[in-house]
Amino acid sequence: MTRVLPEDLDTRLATRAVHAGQRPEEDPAGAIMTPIYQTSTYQQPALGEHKGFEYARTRNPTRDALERNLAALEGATHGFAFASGMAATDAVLRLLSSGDHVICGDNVYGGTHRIMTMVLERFGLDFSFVDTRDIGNVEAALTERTKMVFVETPTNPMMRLTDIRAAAELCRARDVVLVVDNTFATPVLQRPIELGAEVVVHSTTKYINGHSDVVGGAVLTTSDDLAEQLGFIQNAAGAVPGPLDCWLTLRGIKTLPVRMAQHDRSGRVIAQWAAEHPKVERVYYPGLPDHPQHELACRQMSGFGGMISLELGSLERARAVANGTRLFALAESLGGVESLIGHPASMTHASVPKAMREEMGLSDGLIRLSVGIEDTEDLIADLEQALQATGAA
Ligand code: P1T
Repeated sequence: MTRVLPEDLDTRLATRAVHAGQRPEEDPAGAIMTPIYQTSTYQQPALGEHKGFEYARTRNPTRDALERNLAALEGATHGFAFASGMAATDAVLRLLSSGDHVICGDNVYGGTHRIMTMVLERFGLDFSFVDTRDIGNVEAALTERTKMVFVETPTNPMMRLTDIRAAAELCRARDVVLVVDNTFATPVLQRPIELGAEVVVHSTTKYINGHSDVVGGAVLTTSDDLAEQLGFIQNAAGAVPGPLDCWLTLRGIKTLPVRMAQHDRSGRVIAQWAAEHPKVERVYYPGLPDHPQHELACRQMSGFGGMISLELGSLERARAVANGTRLFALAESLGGVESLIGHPASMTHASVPKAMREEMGLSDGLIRLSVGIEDTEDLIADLEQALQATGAA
């Protein structure tokens, strides 16, 4: 008896998170959970014949399941898993050729800025970094060599937004590929492909896996043409994840909608609490009514998530809070079930030139919170005691 494939059903996101891409009927034992195909190669029945699997850099059944699942979550038709979020971004940028021009948001993860300016510029790619909160800036930066627009929304760590629908319209009219890094929002809170983007990238290290035990990345697209090229690049360059990491990520995804609901619930409460706190100078969170793009956030996101940045006014105060929390662990990364605190200027965005950091408000007094799924009141108590340790307001 063959069970109806979940992807043949008209399902909603939480159902897809649990089932999409996973096919027990294709496993010899009917295993409900996708097996970890811990193999580098596959026996071929005869010379020139195979079952679709020749070598595990090219394809692996556990990775296939993850790629199908992620594509289903983003509303894409093709998915590609990578060994890290940076490997995913690198693969997308390898779609380009020497002489091509890319417009990138001026606030992106430091590593994204770094691979563009310190690696790929040497290969003849040309990058312009613009404030994509205003689509007019993207339009003004377009040249006849522009082939790609790359944005994060919300951005890491300033929580700035790009109007994805407006960016997609502009790109479509010029035959430019719009890439959205959807790491912060996840498909649970934001659907770039439905808003017109052709390509979505993720650091699956973050919310998608959600348990801070895997480094991974993904590229999702609706374009058959780009998918063919991405599949070629994935195999040719070989930055693929191992089967165990694919399996862990698949397991993590099953609870993604449940986790995001809690990150969002706590994120809203903690952002509001921080906004009223005398020792916090400024809160960056798109869910707050005074966020300059709150109206856009309500339009293009179905929730605001668990990422919050706080301006504390000085490096000394930022240090005191980062060193003073007991539940929030001082660490790089974000999106796990456990709460983390980070100092972008010296950690995730240290590779961004200081002048560029300061221009966007990424000061030495800024700390970034990744609100986990612990009890909200416990998290507030932890932040409160750390803020008290910074001395008088
Ligand atoms: O770390 P990696 O899986 O390679 O993903 C890179 C990346 C891509 N895009 C965004 C929006 C990211 O935040 C990251 C990684 N970010 C961190 C490690 C961090 O602490 O911000």
